[in-house]
Amino acid sequence: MRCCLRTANRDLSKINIAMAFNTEILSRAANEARGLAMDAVQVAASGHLGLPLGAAEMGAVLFGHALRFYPDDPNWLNRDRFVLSAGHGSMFLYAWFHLTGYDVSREDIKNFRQLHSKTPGHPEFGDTPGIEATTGPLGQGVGNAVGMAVAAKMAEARFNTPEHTIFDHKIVCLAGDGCLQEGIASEAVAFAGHQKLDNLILIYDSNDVTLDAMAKETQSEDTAGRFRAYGFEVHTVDGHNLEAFLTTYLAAKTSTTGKPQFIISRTEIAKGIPEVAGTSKGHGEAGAKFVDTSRKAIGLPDEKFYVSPEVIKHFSEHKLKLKEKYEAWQANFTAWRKANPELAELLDRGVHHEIPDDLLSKIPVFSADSKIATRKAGSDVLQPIAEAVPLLISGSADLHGSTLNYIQSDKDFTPQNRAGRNIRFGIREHGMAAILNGFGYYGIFRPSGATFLVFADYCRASIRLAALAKLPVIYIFTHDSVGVGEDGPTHQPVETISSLRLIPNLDVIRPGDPEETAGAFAAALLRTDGPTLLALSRQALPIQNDIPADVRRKGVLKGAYVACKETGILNTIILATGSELQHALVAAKQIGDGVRVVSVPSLDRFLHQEKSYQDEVLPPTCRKRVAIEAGVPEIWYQLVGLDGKVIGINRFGLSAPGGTVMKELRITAEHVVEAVRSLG
Ligand SMILES: Cc1ncc(C[n+]2csc(CCOP(=O)(O)OP(=O)(O)O)c2C)c(N)n1
Repeated sequence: MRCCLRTANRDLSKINIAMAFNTEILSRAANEARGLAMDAVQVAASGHLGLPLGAAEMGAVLFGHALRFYPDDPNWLNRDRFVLSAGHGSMFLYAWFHLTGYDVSREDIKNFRQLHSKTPGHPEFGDTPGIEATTGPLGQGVGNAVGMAVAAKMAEARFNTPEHTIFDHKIVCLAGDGCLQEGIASEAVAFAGHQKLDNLILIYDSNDVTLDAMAKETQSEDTAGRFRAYGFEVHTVDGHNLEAFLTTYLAAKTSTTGKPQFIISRTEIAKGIPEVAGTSKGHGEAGAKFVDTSRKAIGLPDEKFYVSPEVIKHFSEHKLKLKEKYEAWQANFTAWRKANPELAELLDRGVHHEIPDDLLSKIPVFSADSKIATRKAGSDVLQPIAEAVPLLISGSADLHGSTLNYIQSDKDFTPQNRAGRNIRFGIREHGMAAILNGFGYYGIFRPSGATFLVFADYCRASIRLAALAKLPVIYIFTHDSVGVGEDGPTHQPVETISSLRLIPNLDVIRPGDPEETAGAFAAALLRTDGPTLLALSRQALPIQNDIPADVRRKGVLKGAYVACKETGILNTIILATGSELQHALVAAKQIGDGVRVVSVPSLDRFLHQEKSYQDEVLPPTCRKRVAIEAGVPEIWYQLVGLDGKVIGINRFGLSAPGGTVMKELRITAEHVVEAVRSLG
């Protein structure tokens, strides 16, 4: 019976669709979008034709009819988010953005893949209006879309009121075989199904082809069954049939099952270039040499980058309809703001990433006897910060009990409690990192997520993208060295922290005591142009009461600071980070009055300071320098120079109590003293 009802509803919606839906013009638009992709790839002599051609009818339905957006305000809060996870098909987006009236001109399309163009090889967030996520590494966009769906659910719960609905949009993601083969997608969709994210519509461009070969060479799964098992509602449709695709899309959009939606859209890759269509040759640019005849066959004139007056007219009329919806929403939004000034202020703060300037002062100073791990200090710091920043979100990959980043004043995010600020990601580090990026793209909320530092490798692809896309994501990664102890070398990061420091625009902060931890959290929150990774210790560290708390906190913001100034004429500098700060301070006392200790919680921050500050902290005249970190040593040579020495660990760790491992690997004050003396 339910089945019959649904069929009936679909038929009804078909009738409504037919009234407003002009298949003739959209079909023409699909071919003109194909033409734009063909011409752009031909001129660039590179790029991917397969997806823009194969998905052209879907593009026409979505951008010419079904999606909610307004090109003159690409950041409209209640727009549907469209994520092209299969980022290699970027010309799909550029073509539709051009046709729908985003600020992507014919010239921009002609400049496809050229230096500083608005139309880079893969979609890049911030470079092109309308791009919702930087995609290309396959599967990441699926994770981002899931993150956006979580953020949208939170936004609905936090900002909608019984009188006013401000947020009710969808997250629509287009993914190919490659995206769904990647493990990241499995992690993310399993989470989406479990969380019943029914605002997510995942469209699978099912064309039986990947890059090297037909997809059957590498996959034979029952994809529909797989997604049903994850808890999705599954639809299958001919992706070239405009009406059928719209009907299916609307069924997914209006579904009341409470499940995320999965549309298997059967398409022919590179449709329109018969020489390569339906084959793996259609995936990339191989079809470009057949473009001239193909263009004619689909009714395009000789003029390149052609858009007909009829299609232009359709899209300008469509834009007026979109404008009506946009303006109706704006009126409602204005009324909501008036009725809810406090909520409006909170939303504004979220949108603009505003953090209280006095954040540091909201964190109580630690008591003088706080000999605690920096992960525990992090937990203590997180609570007042979470109060001061109500849009801060904190999740963990099933390790809240160890990473200690649970916001105690709040509860879990669940299908029953969409406002919960703690997210249980399950043991899905890669999925977590991509979902955090989805939050970052969505804006409004400040996402943070946690796991053990050694598992950063599981998150790395997404961390790299957060850095590239300048997302203010925070990673709270604990158990930051061989000090982890008994769990042994599998769990003891050695190369991890330095390898993360190599990612451009990722700020890695490794605080050395509770007050530095307070500074580290504040630094992470105050940063809005990229991600921050907090590396926190499992083991307890002494609190450095000899250094004023304010100096420790503010020192972190600059990356490095003088933790202990020489009392005589400066002749030696000892640099240390994180849990090794204690050893540097002990060693300095033993060596004599010409020794300065510099704490370096963040190398990246320090290297971005003015040269005058760098020289003040590390006077160039003093070349007798020793650095210590319980990790690979190479990165420190840029601060100690050729005359200096670095104490580090150039091997994997050991299974034994943490203190024993540290001693065995000579991460000790004695070794620092010895190294300084060896420099003469
Ligand atoms: C993580 C990752 N691995 C490999 C690639 C290289 N690559 C780009 S597209 C592609 C094939 C994707 O196949 P599919 O998703 O079916 O796309 P279609 O052929 O339909 O365009 C590959 C292997 C990539 N971009 N990302």
